[in-house]
Amino acid sequence: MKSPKPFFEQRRERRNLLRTGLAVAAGGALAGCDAISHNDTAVEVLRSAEKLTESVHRVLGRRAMAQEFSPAEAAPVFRANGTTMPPGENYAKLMASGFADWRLKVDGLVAKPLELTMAQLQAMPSRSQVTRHDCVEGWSCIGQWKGVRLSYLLNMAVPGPEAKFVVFHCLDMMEEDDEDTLYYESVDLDDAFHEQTILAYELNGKPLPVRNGAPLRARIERQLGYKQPKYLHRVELVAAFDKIGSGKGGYWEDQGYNWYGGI
Ligand SMILES: Nc1nc2c(c(=O)[nH]1)N[C@H]1C(S)=C(S)[C@@H](COP(=O)(O)O)O[C@H]1N2
Ligand SMILES: [Mo]
Repeated sequence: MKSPKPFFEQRRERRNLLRTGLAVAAGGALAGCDAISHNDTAVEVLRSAEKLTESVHRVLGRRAMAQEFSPAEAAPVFRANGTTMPPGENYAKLMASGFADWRLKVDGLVAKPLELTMAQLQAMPSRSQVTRHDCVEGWSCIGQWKGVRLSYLLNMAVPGPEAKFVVFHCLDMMEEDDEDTLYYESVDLDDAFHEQTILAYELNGKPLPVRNGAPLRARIERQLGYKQPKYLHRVELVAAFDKIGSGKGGYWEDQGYNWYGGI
């Protein structure tokens, strides 16, 4: 039996693929999940379509909804990708306490910064949606997500007039023992206030599994997989993201992905 590749080795391979030109990691065969393609053509098309999509979305309106499916169409086991177990003691401790000590911060350019427990988030109005996740590595998967709309939290926190982007800060390091490589992502306020943009704490009717981002992950349904940050602990409102990470607005963007991952 082949043993799974160590986490950081997989990560390195994916970064190398990016440098040499994108190839497709083999799509897994799980019910409700499909390989988009087994050759790299479809993915190249997906990538070159990104620029076009941004202008099309601008013309057609960024408020258009992503397709929603019936719960029966959801994959019983939603595929996991990227980090599936955040390394390090910090996350291990949070997990050991069932995320009782975990908090979500909403801060930055807001009038009323928030610090919320999971119980507080779950007591807020929720939205449930069955949507398809598309990863640039060549697979898609349908899942039922439940969580609080990001707009609800932003309206509580009251973004200042200078706020232009929402930055999602995650708990997983992408390189061993290196706190400077924590996963992060960002979207503009159009996407942040979109009706289907939620911070999800449930997948297919159960608490969000660790491999899919426990305790909380964003669903930004009109964007590609890498724009769906998992293991959230902080949502920061900013005027620009050029001083965060390597300045391109997200971990994979810093490695060369397009900032706008619209589909
Ligand atoms: N924190 C964090 N978020 C992440 C990733 C990651 O490695 N770390 N990978 C991204 C990518 S490329 C994809 S396709 C999806 C995978 O989500 P899933 O594990 O629920 O399938 O999460 C995205 N969000
Ligand atoms: Mo992805």
